[in-house]
Amino acid sequence: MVLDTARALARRVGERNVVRLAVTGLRRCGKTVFTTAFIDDLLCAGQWPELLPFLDVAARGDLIAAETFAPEGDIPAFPYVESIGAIRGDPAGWPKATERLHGLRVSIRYRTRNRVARLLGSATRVLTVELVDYPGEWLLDLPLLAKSYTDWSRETLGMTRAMPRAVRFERWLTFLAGIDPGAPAVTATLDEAARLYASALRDCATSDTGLFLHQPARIVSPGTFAPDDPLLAVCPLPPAPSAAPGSFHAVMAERYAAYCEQVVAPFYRDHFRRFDAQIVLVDVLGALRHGQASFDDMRAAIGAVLQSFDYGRTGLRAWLEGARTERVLFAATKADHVSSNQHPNLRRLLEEVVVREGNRIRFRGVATKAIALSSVRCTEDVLGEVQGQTLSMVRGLPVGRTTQTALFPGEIPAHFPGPQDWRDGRFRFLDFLPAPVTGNRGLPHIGIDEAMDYLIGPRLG
Ligand SMILES: Nc1nc2c(ncn2[C@@H]2O[C@H](COP(=O)(O)OP(=O)(O)O)[C@@H](O)[C@H]2O)c(=O)[nH]1
Ligand SMILES: [Mg+2]
Repeated sequence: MVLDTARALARRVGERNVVRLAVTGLRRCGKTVFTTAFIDDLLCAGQWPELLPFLDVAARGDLIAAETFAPEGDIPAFPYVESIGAIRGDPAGWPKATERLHGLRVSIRYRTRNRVARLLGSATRVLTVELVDYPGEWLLDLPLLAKSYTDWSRETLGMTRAMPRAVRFERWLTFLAGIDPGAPAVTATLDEAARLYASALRDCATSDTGLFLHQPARIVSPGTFAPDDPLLAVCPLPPAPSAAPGSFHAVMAERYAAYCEQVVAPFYRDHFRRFDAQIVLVDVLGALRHGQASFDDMRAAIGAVLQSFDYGRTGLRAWLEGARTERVLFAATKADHVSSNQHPNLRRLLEEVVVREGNRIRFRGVATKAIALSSVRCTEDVLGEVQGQTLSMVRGLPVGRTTQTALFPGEIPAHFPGPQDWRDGRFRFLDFLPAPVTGNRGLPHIGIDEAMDYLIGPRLG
């Protein structure tokens, strides 16, 4: 035990210059673009520190250079070159949607302000940031680890019976009505129920409903599993008053347990148990655009995901295992969809979206902050006339168009939108393509330096 502790201590001290950064968020919230821009900006900032004025180490002229390295272990490397190639391409575009888990390390050499280190002749240090990118859907599986099959079934059935899901799950719900969950299971019937459920779930995920809460997540985004892998043939069933072993309910509950054990637990154990800092990206604007059902679903999904992280475990053992998170940053992404004068409201709205989660995290002694972020800024602010009024607008190249367009995307409320806001259809955000870049001085952004300074700045002293 003593020896183990000493070894762990040595390992931990040796690791002090590594930051494990969890980039978290629901699908399409901007994780891959953030990861790409984060790396690219650091690679550029040694030469062009003015790219990151709010990253203290760059602003004080102490960031020397950065370099990327393959991830540790057998994780495939994040396709950084391809991703940045798409953004910087001609025509410029976005990286492909993420289908698998990738990792990358970026090491930063910087001049330390630590006097002792300087006296000892080691004026420069290296900090390594470990990043992991994965399909955002997978996070939605984490709550299953703490939920019984019966509870999950009840909640999920409730959701599928309500609009806007009810129409998509209609065939599955009708099929379920013909099954007695307490009767002896018939494999073909169970499989058919799972198949109908999977097809409705995929339909929800790929349609333009703006819904997020799709469980089990690997049905939507299987990663290295084949889409018809028997491990993924899971669906909710109504409760059975007497669910004897071998009944429909009991057999499906076994499948659920196997899914949790063999699919969800390894993902959690290998990638989310231990990190030092976390950024939670939230596409607040996207959810506003899709309407109230999407906004509510996003809040529920974020709440579910953040419940599953193990923040601020204290004590020697936790420290040795590296289980303590130091800080969590919430970021409202794609802030370039609205003009800068809307960013304070965007941040306030985000704070309201994550109010419970933020409170829980801070109670555990972990610091939190919220910002408006655009990893890659695609628009510029312009003034324009709308019905005789001068308004702040954004100008950029909307996806699917060939010319730059200026538009007034609507004002961001500082509070949850009321019924009137949803009726008006007042949020008119468009997706933009990255502006063509000339030269090699890094990509325009909003607030990525502030994000970096919060997440890794304290380790760059
Ligand atoms: N305008 C703008 N769009 C962004 C930004 N970041 C992401 N996006 C958009 O959001 C989409 C999804 O981003 P991605 O990083 O792939 O999301 P992920 O699923 O969380 O990895 C991209 O294809 C872009 O259309 C940004 O900083 N500005
Ligand atoms: Mg992605």
